[in-house]
Amino acid sequence: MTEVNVINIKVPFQDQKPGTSGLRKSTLRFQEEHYLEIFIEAIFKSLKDLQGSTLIVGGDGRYGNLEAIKKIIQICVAHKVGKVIIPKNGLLSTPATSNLIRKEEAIGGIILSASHNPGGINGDFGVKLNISNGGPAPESITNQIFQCSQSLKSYKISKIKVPDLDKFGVFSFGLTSVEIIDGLKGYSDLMENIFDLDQISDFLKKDFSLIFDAMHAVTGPYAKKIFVEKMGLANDCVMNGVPLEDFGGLHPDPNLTYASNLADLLLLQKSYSFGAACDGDGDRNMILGKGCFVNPSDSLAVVTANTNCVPGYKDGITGVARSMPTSSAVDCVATTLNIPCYETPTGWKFFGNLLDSNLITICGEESFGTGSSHVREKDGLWAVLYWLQILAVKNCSVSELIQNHWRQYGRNYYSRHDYEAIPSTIANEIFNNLTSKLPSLKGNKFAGNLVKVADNFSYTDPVDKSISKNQGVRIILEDNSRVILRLSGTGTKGSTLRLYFEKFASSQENLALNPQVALKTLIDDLDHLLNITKLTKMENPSVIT
Ligand code: VG1
Ligand code: CO
Repeated sequence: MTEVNVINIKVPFQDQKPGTSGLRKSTLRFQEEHYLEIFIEAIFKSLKDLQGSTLIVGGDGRYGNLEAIKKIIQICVAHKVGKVIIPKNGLLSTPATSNLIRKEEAIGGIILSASHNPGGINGDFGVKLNISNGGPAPESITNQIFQCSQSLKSYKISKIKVPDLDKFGVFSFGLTSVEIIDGLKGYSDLMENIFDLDQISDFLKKDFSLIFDAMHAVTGPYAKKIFVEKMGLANDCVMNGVPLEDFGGLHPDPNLTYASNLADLLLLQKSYSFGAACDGDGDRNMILGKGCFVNPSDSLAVVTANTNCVPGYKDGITGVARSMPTSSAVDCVATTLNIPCYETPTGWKFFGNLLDSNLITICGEESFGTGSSHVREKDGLWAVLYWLQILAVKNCSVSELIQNHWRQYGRNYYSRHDYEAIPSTIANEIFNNLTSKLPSLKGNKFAGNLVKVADNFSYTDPVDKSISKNQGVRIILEDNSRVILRLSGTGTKGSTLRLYFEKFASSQENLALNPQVALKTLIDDLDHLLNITKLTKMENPSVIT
């Protein structure tokens, strides 16, 4: 055993309030002396029984990833963590981290990622803590970490020479062993257990072309392992497949704005039968067919309605959950299947207890997040394989599948409008204005309909009974149309305002409208009510989904 020298470093106060999903700040902020170290120390103080335990550490490969991992290893050694598991080159997607935590019975995992935010020296960096169930730490723990980071006077570190992370191996430092492992294997094995990859591969090789956009982020190597190595597809089915520190200047957020190259290939040029993209850390997914964009809320409904096509879910599912702003399309499926459907606040951490208690099997969010009980995170490649498996079984196109779905369940027209990085004063003004109008809205007309509910969403966890208040303002009309307004908890510049619109059309109505047209009255009337266009000085939102 090598002797290690532990030093205590005194630290200044830092602003480290975590948002929707961990601590997210500019890369430059994270480069400041002690900034990362303080947050890691605060995390470690919140973990009981850390000494001797196993911890997973990895990231999405953005600028600062390797350096941060090395520092965390040094702090682990000082804290006598038993085993630190690191993927080769430090690359581990968020769902793969979740899987490894569970498989290794680790105390938790630290994911270095700002997810869908841009990377590079001028981009963002972030730290997420996942707990022993594999899922994001709940609010009770993140609040505790924040409190601790506010009062920390020093942190412990051992300045050992950390090995390069580009080769497999096991190293010992004092009471800590550091294992550098294959970050792809556990995850790709899991996918092989859930899906019939041969069936998908046969289907794709017949005459159904696939293009997957890894956006120069973490999913590139996973996609190549699964699509090329295991399924035998051509190498060029993965685009932007090499992880880069700045994501090649891309914004690794799989939506129609930031993955527009892929969207053009499918929607304009119609060059492929199926297209998909994942975000920086591999937990989000966008699904496209030839000439057809799949809204993530519809995707969740389709996934839930077709569990019988996927080997891993053949025995049925116990229930489903969606975040509050996600459309009610999945609720319609749950009613038909006669299973419960839970409505949670935004953020994957709220699904953890429901999954652990087996109350649900599948869950999702409107923000391109879909997942199941196979891990405790949303899972981008899982969702892509899930869609491909349904298409292979049904032998149909994406647009046929979605249209048949609407014909059976009706269509929940849905759209999210994001006003990104606007001045916080403006965002707060709009938000507070709506809040003050809530009492007068109820019982009156909005968009030609009576307002049934006008409130700020509050959630009581069915398992631990914890209460989360102020999770988004909602206006629900008598015909169940909804308008929701939230301020993002993942942006790092100014404030991001998110507006969500939903209107149901039964299977007898016109199901082929453009959602912006179907939702026009709701969109216009909200703008009249709150003057969003004028106050933001933006003719259009930054992103429309
Ligand atoms: C956004 C999404 C939310 C998601 C969160 C983390 O949060 O709306 O649904 O859970 O990002 O996703 P917000 O507060 O900006 O609306 V990820 O891919 O960053 O882990
Ligand atoms: Co993400």
